[in-house]
Amino acid sequence: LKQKGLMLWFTGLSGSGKSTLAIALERELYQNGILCRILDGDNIRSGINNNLGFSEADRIENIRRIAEVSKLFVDCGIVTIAAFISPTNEIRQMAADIIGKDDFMEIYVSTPLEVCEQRDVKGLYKKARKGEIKDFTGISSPFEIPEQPDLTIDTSTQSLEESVAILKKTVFPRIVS
Ligand code: GGZ
Repeated sequence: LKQKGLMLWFTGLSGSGKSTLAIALERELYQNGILCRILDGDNIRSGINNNLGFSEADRIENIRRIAEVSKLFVDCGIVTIAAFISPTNEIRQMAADIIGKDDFMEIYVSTPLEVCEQRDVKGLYKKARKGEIKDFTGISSPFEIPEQPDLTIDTSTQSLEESVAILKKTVFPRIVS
């Protein structure tokens, strides 16, 4: 089995389901013998980007470093999956420019804010509403809807199985020859 490197860039609000989809897709790829790697807040914001917060400038720097690291992975033929809010068109465009448009797929996880806030897995929305977290995406910091994503998934209306099947169908032809 031959594979080609590819960037799968998930964008969406906190709690929209980016990491869940990324992990399920990674499992699917892995089971098919495809070398892949997830980059998310757990391995990036706790490590190389542990000096960055959530101001606009810090978010830009966060995504810039992630894109540069991802490019190294993609260039070695690894299917690289990033799950970051990446809230603005400018930020996502920067990532696509660094990695290269031909190797870049944008996946918009469009789960509505109301649903993300309802889930509030980590209690962050509640804190943001109370003003205990500033610059919180969707509450006190903007999220711009992607203009032309390669794929849109709403985890409030699509099951995980269904979403993974769609992802697989879209992604596989681009990585396996
Ligand atoms: C947004 C925040 C904030 C603020 C902490 N705004 O649900 P989570 O917890 O696990 O995912 C969110 C994560 C967002 O980091 P990213 O690196 O993806 O953001 S960006 O692409 O905009 O740089 C959330 C947590 O960090 N978190 N404070 N103010 N999310």
